[in-house]
Amino acid sequence: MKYDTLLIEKPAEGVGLIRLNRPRQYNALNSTLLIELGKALETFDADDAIRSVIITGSDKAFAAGADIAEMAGISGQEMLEMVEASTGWRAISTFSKPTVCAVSGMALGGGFELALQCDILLAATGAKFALPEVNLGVIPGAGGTQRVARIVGKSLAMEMVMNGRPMLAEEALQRGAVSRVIDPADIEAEAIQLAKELADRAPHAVRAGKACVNKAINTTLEEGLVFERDSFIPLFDTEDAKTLMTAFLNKSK
Ligand code: CO8
Repeated sequence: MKYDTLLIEKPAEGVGLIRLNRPRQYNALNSTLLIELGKALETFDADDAIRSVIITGSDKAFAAGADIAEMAGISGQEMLEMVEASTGWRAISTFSKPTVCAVSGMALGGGFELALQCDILLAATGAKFALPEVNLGVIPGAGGTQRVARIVGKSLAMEMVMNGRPMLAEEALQRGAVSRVIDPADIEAEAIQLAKELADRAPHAVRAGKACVNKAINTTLEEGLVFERDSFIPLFDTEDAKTLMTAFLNKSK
């Protein structure tokens, strides 16, 4: 399928890559891009040959947020309709396979909110994360206030949401918002290597692990532990578990 705002690649066996591609607007997320993102994710979810996905942008920008030209002057009702039509937000939040987000340059507003919905976030040195919506008289509306507060803690989240305070890659690493800071020249290769490792692992275990960690962020310890046990038990009935445990005991691969 041909997309106007995305480039789709398969950089390694089992790995799909979605590159946001509106270079003249710093990859601002317009409705077309958000619908195409939904289609691309649905296509990868349905494709058994794809077992992990990378989402990335360009060297200069992951994404500069929602497209302000589309948002300017619209009513709350029109925004609601736009959000509901923007299937990419739903697709990323329900995507079952592991996602790696590689951010170089800016991840602003909705761009940061999209990155926060990926499973593993990698930042290039110099990458800048911010929620500058307050400068436009609004707030982050794609999960930014909730996810950023859970990750960086209340005080910094307040500064970011109420005052547009940016967070650079090193600080994002210290705060646990990203798991690695990488030289810009190497980030894509490292993202591909990580995605390939994930693609090569036992898929049921990877998906169950993803669902459990997401649950941990969104529920009580008590409920999370029940969810974990319910996810753990069925894995013993998979071929992967039988094969991998036997291989371990036989000292074979
Ligand atoms: N939307 C539309 N166009 C944009 C955006 C954007 N977010 N960002 C940049 N552009 C366009 C500019 O209008 C400009 O276009 P043109 O060349 O036609 O004039 C072009 O990109 C280059 O931009 P600049 O000339 O401003 O380039 P600079 O290098 O000086 O600055 C910045 C780059 C820092 C990225 C600057 O453009 C900027 O601050 N952009 C806005 C960032 C922002 O405020 N983002 C938040 C948007 S609001 C949001 O994301 C809410 C999400 C809610 C989602 C809800 C859904 C559920």
